[in-house]
Amino acid sequence: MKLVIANKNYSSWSLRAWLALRATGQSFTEEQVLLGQPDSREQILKHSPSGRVPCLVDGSLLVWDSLAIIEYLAEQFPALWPEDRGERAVARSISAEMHSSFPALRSQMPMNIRRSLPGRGHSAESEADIARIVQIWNRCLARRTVEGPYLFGRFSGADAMFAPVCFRFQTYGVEPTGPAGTYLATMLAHPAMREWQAAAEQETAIVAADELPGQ
Ligand SMILES: N[C@@H](CCC(=O)N[C@@H](CS)C(=O)NCC(=O)O)C(=O)O
Repeated sequence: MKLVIANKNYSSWSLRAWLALRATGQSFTEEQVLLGQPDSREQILKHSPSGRVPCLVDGSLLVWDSLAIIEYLAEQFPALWPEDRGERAVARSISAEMHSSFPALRSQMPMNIRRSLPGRGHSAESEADIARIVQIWNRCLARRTVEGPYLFGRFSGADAMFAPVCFRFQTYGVEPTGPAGTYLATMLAHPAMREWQAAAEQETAIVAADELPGQ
């Protein structure tokens, strides 16, 4: 399999698919298309019919959209979702909520791993998004039926979906307390997250649209 991704520093959607693929243990290759270049769209369209990445290439099959990629991988690697049907339903619900919500957090705290901007991006709207995310985390952590430090015990597709939020919290100085804070620290210490962060820190390309004004 090949995963087409964008800049590791900025591409929150790419991170989700990459982490899920890593969690399967499957070997894969990566191809990176840099965002914000004059030919970015043309380059992405060579791989992905939506003009967006991530896009998974599995032989002649293309799967685009981060959540679709996680679902596709989970067909071969069911451990990507919780084993229990009820838990799976919750995991899918919070993943879909993450996928389709939190516009203030996305726009006011864009993923920008190599920067440290504590205090920036905080508004009533982004704080409301943060409060809902922390509530999701705390509720999942409190009802775990499987041992482990992740939202459903073992690392799952839901953790991959929330991974970019963890980097956003790190950059913008969002520090939840209690179980959510412990979960955040666990995610940031995950070996694959650290590997992605180290690669992001090596990148030099700047995507102006993802940099907050006045920096
Ligand atoms: N819903 C899609 C969104 C993907 C997306 O927006 N990707 C961005 C990179 S993070 C992209 O390809 N942008 C290219 C562009 O806007 O031209 C997913 O989950 O994969």
